[in-house]
Amino acid sequence: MPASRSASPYADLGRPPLRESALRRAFELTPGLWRDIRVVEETGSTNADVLAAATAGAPEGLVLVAERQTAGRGRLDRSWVAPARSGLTFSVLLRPAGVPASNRGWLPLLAGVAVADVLRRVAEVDAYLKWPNDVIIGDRKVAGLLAEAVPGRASDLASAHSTGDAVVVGIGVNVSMRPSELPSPTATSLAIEGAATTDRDPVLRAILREFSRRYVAWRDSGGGAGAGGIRAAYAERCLTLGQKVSVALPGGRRLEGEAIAVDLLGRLVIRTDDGDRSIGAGDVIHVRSSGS
Ligand code: BT5
Repeated sequence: MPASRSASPYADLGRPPLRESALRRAFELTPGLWRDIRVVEETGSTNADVLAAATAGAPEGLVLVAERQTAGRGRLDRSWVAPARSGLTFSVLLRPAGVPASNRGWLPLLAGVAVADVLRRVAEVDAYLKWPNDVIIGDRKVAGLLAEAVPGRASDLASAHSTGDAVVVGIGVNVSMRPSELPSPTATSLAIEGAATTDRDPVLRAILREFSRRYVAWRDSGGGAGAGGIRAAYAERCLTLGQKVSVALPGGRRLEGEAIAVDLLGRLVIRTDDGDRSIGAGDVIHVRSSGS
C-alpha cells in the first residue's frame, strides 16, 4: 500500500484509532472508579486538561486519552514526545479523600507498579521500574508517569461532601513507535521489544483495571506504605534498589551512593559516604560498577 499523507486516523493501518464508545461501554458494564472516559484526537497535554477539569470541580474517575499531544509534559519542565497513535497518552483524576497529603507520593509509584505489571502480563515484556516511576525494559524507557496535584478549596474541605485534594496521574506508554521515531536514545517501545501485542485498546483497559484495583486497595486501607502491600510490590519491581546510583537533585547538586531502600513516604534512600540520605525527587542514573 502506498504511503499516505492523509490525516485520516485510518491511514496508518498499523495504528488504528481507539474507540471511545467501546471503552466507555466496557467500563459502564463493570461500574467502578472510572466513571467518565473520553478520547480526543488531539490536545496540548492530557495532564493540563485534567488539572483544569479538577480545578473546575470534576469528580474522581475522569480518564482523558489523547491520540496525539502537541505539548506533552514530562517532569521538571521536560516534554513527552510521541507520534499520533504510536502509544497511549492519558491522564486520570483521583481524589483520595482520607489519605493524608504526606502519603500521596505513593500514587505515582502505585501507578508505575500497575503499568509494569500489565506490560508484563499483557504485552509479555520484561518491564521493571526505575525510581521514581520510569517503566523500563533493559535500561530503556517504555513508559513515563507524571503526577500533579491540585489543592482542594478550603470550602470543600470544610463541607460534609469533601471531595479532597485532586491528584492527576498522567501515563505515556510507547506502543508501536519505530526506532526512527524514538525521541531519545534511552527510549524504547513495545514493538521494538517484540511484545506479544501492540494493540493499544487491551493494554489501556488492563492498565485502567489494574490501576483501579491497586488504588482502591491502597486508599481503603489508609494510603500508607503498607496499604495494599504497595511498598513491597514497588520494591520487588524496582531495579534501582541495590544499585550504585548517581542522582541529579533538583537545584543542580549530585548525590552518589548505593540505593538501599524506598522509605515510608516512597523516597529513595541512598547510602553515601556521609550517611544515609532520603530523596523525594531527582534523576537517577544507574551506575555500572567496573567489571559488570
Ligand atoms: C516522564 O517525565 O517520564 C513523565 C511523562 C508523562 C507523560 C504523560 S503522557 C500523558 C500525560 N500528559 C502529559 O502531558 N504528560 C503525561 P520525565 O521523567 O521528565 O521524562 C521526560 C524525558 O524522557 C524527556 O526529557 C526525554 O528525554 C524522554 N522522553 C520524551 N518522550 C519520551 C518517550 N515517548 N519515550 C521515552 N522517553 C521519552
